[in-house]
Amino acid sequence: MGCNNSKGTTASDPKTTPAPRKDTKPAPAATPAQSQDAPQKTENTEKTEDTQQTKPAAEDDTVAKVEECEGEVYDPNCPVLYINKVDPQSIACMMLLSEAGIKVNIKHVDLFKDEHKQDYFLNINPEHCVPTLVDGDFVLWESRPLMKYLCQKYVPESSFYPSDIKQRALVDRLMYWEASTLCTAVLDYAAYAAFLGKAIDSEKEPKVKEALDYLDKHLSDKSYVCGDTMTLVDLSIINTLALLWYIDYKIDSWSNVVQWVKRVEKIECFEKVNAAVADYKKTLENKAQ
Ligand SMILES: N[C@@H](CCC(=O)N[C@@H](CS)C(=O)NCC(=O)O)C(=O)O
Repeated sequence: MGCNNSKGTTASDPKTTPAPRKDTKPAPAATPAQSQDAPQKTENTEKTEDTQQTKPAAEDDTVAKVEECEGEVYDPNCPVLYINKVDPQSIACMMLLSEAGIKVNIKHVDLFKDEHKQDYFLNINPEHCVPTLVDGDFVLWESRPLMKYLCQKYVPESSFYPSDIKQRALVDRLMYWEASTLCTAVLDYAAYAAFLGKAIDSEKEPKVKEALDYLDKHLSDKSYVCGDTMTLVDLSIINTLALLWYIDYKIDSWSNVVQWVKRVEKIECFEKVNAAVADYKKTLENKAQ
């Protein structure tokens, strides 16, 4: 799986990569790729556009952080994706990377250790959430537009985000439904229980059922959410539903959804979802002891 970020370039050794330039913008994580052709500034101060105040230049902390990349050797020509291994929407992005063959550098952000509140990460994403992508001087968060961006930029022919305008509109429609209706209902019902170990509020369940009713009916005549092939929406939905699995919520009575889950489960990287659920449950158990 090659990195299609900068055509014609090859990965250089991160150890020889020069430090990022001290940009005049408020700090979004210069990637080493950006730094290679950027002039080096020697001053140790910078002015922000917003405040016009002089503040100390950012440490070269970001480079240090991304050199700690998970998995394969850090490739300065590829974007960096900051994720958390048990965060459902980070996993949706990871599944897309595996399935569509997009190469990025993965950096795990430990939310339990408040790593997302550290200066280096706040400088990248002041909203301190994962997943967050840094592609050269472009920074993007919110998993759904992030996945669309990755597809359009790196795998424009991929059926994960189809190029046919009507198919694409269908993907968009269902993604908006997933983000607003399904995800809101599921988060409201399950997130406090799943992430904070709080009691489940059964008054919130009807909205989840309503959304599952709709999804079940929608899936009655198709293999995947947008038809015969898997798209980005399948990845977002399955990971939103994973939150229900965190709290052992049974979805057996929605048979079309169950069949669809079985189809999506077949993709190789699905194990990431199960591993994350298992990992997370273990973390909660350890905390409770
Ligand atoms: N709508 C966002 C949700 C992002 C989000 O809330 N991520 C959580 C992961 S559990 C996070 O980073 N929380 C830490 C925080 O916001 O401080 C997306 O789909 O990317």
